[in-house]
Amino acid sequence: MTVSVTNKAPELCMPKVMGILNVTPDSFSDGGQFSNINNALAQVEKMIEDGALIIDIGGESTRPGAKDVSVTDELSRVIPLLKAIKSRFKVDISIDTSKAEVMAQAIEQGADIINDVRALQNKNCLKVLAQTNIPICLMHMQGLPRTMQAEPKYDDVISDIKSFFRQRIIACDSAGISKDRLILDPGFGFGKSLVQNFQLLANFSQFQSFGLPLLAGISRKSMIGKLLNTEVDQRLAGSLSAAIIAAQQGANIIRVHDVKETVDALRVLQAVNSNNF
Ligand code: 9MG
Repeated sequence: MTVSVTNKAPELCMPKVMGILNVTPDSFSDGGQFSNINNALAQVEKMIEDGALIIDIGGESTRPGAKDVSVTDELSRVIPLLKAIKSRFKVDISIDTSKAEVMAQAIEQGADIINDVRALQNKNCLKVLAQTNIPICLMHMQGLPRTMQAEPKYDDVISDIKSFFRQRIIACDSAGISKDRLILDPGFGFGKSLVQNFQLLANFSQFQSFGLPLLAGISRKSMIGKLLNTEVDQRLAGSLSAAIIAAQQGANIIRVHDVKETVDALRVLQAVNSNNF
């Protein structure tokens, strides 16, 4: 799996669409319907047909207020599904986890990316990843899912997140993880108020200064729901608009629930930006 930052102007590269597959009983937007393996495989097939190039599998809910999940439970949700997908489909698989044991087993079973909302700050994560060679998404989160939306505070949300990324890049480098394996994600909705989330979206291009691929995950999030006063199943238009705004500012990967609609929207953007109709 490669996600490169090319010499092309960002608007000429079509971002990769990462389809979300939550295999948790309490996911905020798909309500646990993919915790059954056959449903999950059917959803993967559909997302691939719709144009997803990466599938992000998550066995721990990271929604605000979510409870911790044991290693055993997370492994039992993620690993059999990962094996089943790998034996049937040719698609890159990202594993959304913050646990070193899950990372290690997932990589052994062929995971192509580790997506860590805790940016490898948990015990042994740096060590496990240093022994491998796959890309890692480092996401910014203030606080922890249980409490993160209580009262998020920043001096300046953009500079504070940039400074967090600088620290994590140094921590990775010291542990033996080279910078060219890293993907950065400011973590929309993770310890950010509505205003802070929209400041991040408006200034997303600033994170290009690291010269690393960028991931944006805004799909169906409460920043869309609060702005538009819509329930989770009525957030498609808002999610597509946000995806396009992030793509225009250099996002290389867009993490979404609605793959087909996002791919279509990105194709329109790309046609206009590259003058290729
Ligand atoms: C797991 N997960 C939920 N939201 C996410 C986001 O915005 N980015 C990344 N990398 N992972 C996320």
